Amino acid sequence: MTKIDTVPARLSPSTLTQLDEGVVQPGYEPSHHGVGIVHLGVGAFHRGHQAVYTDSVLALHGGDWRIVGVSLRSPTVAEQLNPQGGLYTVASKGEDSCEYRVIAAIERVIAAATDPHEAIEQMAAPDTKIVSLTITEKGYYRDASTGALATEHPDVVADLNDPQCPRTAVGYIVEALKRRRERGLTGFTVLSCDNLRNNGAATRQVVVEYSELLDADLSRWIERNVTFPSSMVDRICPATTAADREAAAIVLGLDDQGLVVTEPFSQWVIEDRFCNSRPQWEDVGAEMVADVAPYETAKLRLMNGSHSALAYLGCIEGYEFIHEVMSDDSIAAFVRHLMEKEIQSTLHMPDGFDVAQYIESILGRLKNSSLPYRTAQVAMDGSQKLPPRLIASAIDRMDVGQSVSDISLVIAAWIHYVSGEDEHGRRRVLDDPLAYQLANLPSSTTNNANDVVDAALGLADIFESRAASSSVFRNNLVASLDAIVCHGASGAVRR
Ligand code: CS2
Repeated sequence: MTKIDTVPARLSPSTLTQLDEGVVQPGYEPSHHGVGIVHLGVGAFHRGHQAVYTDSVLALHGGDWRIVGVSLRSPTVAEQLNPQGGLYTVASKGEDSCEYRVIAAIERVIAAATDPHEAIEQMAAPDTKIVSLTITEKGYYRDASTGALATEHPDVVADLNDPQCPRTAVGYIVEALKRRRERGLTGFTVLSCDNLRNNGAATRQVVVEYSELLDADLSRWIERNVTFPSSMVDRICPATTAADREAAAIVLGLDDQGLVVTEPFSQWVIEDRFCNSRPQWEDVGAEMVADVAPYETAKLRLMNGSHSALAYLGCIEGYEFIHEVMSDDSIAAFVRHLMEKEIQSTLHMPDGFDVAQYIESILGRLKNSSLPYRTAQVAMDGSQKLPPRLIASAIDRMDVGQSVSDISLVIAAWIHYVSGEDEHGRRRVLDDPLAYQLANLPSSTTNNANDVVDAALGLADIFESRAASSSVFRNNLVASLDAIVCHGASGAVRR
């Protein structure tokens, strides 16, 4: 790849015409369309997924469906997109293909930490029909075992004490809905696009519980005037790197600080329960269904469960990227076995859904070497990810007396990842909301596996009682942890 010597101009409405002609341009004039959606959490996933579908709807049908993004914590995305008039490029990279497309669906990004009032007012604006979310699992502040709002969490406590200046997504949603109610406006649809089980119902529960603590009448109004459809989202969108931006600048001829790299595959299955109008996403590839649950469960358990398996086995084995772990034949064969022999039997798919083909497609996607995804990125927040991705499958299988040896091996890999020593003889610094509890686990490198597993199973936020109290599960974990500590991840899966 040749380096560029001069700094290219920044992508923006005024430089669009300078784009290389191979780059797909927006099929509409952005300024002719108003805003109908506010999205909380404008990270790479939203920009590579929902915003792309919305961009296609704007090109096909028009309408006032542009998006105002809200970053709840960092101003980085606002700094990347606002000077570009909201424009950014999505680079879809397959093993042998690469398409660059400029997306114009995002009108602007509000950095809520510096301007909470602007974010709330945009959500309370009469034209806002949908507030959608990609705030990651921990952004919901739920007690993982009960699903209830974590009312003792300092961020939730702070929001309850100062609701007009919130920190949490739930705090923003409820304050905006309160203002809409006071102004005689309708509610909006709250659309979760995160990898949670029953993400609509989960969001509804925390919003209703939070509003109940502030104002019971408001809570009843929300129950009557707001809908919370579930949705299953799927597209691999790793964090963009400086090297990605440099490579894109050569193709684009422009500097794009908002670039998103992703894969050609994309899927969105949405429960059709909107309290206002909505974009016709089904005309551009999304599937509107009455019940998302089977799709969501299959995606969380097969796709995300395998992703997490590759992340923990890969980190222990010293692999930096997911596709490198997939090139380890023993681990790749193990992941196929995990899906086909253990997870698949826990699913209840609609007639005509081809699970075997779905598994092949996931394995192909995970091998994609054009889209390096760091194992450490997938490994973060394991305390939030393991319950829906892997522990739920283990519980379903144990309930009917089936074996859980593959799933246990992955969970043992996670235990070793969070409690064992890395190649430098140090415990890892964990990126996880439960990092403090995890740091207190006995080291799996120097302690008996029985003691380490018992301490891990005592983490009630992660292991619900049906898993924590199962001797079958415990014995499998102990044997797997022993195997991993003695033989490494690759050695353990071969055994
Ligand atoms: C990944 C997901 O980082 C992770 O935990 O498993 O972000 C995954 O890439 C997406 O859910 C794919 O749709």
